Amino acid sequence: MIGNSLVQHMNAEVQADFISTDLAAIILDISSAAIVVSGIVNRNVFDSLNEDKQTINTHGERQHRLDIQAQDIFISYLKKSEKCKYLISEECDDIINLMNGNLQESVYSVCLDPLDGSSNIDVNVSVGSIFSIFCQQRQLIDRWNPISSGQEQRVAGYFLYGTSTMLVLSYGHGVHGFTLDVNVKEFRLTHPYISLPKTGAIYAINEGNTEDFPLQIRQYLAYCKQFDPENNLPYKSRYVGSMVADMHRTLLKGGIFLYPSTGMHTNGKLRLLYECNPMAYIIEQAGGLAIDGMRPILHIPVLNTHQTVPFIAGSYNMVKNVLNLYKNESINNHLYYSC
Ligand code: AFP
Repeated sequence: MIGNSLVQHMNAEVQADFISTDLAAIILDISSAAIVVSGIVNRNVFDSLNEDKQTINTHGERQHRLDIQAQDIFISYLKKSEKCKYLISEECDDIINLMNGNLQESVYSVCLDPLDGSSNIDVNVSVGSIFSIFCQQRQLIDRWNPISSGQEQRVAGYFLYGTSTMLVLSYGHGVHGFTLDVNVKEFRLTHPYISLPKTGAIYAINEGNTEDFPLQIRQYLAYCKQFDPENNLPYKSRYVGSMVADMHRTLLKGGIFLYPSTGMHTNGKLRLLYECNPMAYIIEQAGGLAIDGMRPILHIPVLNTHQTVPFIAGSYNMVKNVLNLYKNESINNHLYYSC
């Protein structure tokens, strides 16, 4: 059954005291922006016929034209309502002040990856946007260290621009999925209280890097490929190369997603602020685990906005298997992992 619109849902959650009015308003602003972004992603094939120049972002990575367009759209929606103080975007070196010089103070700031997986756009593969909202009581003087860890996140979510556009959202009361009804340009609740299966049968990793993976990851991959039908082994291998798409499948079907350290990315490739922390928050809210090997992702101190970490997340039992390898324990010890 199709549920409430996102607006109705947020109003009800504010009434129930599950979320503040301001946070709900910021979520609605971000969602309105994402509806516009979804439109430009869908139009990309037409627009790229005219121009397909790529630039380089502050991390030295190739930037798609839509990376910047998407960021600008999110900025303009967040600026309009003046509910949010700062935007820290993967595509921008500087922290963006959203208050338009208005003296009225807000305590909330947003971390954003405006278009994740953008190298997939031109081959018509799903991409997404990832965000989190946190409370910033003090002045944001230290631009390299906006929060101390992912535990400070109040809200985390992502948009998946796939066969349909979806918002998956958590504000500490479970994880909820909304699907965009394109006819009325409105998100509707389609996946209330998403619960990540405790175990799954799919692993997702860029296996081309196998030779460079840490020993524990190579051991785990050997385990995934064993023939043991009673335990659903061998697992299926699936890898899109867009984190949002890979994590969305993992969340709904169960499984494990891994981006460990490699020879090229010695501390992992995925960004702690914009990718790993929001996804870890959602995964934990849905009953799964997210670690960098030994530590919960949400406990990792944020040292700077560029920071990357190894990222292993998904079904509780599967991630626990990897943790056991790091702790040198029996792979199938599933005693509750307490941080
Ligand atoms: P792009 O935004 O450059 O496409 O990178 C996407 C991404 O950050 C993440 O969405 C993927 O999970 C990961 O990189 C894929 O990286 P590999 O191509 O090295 O597997």
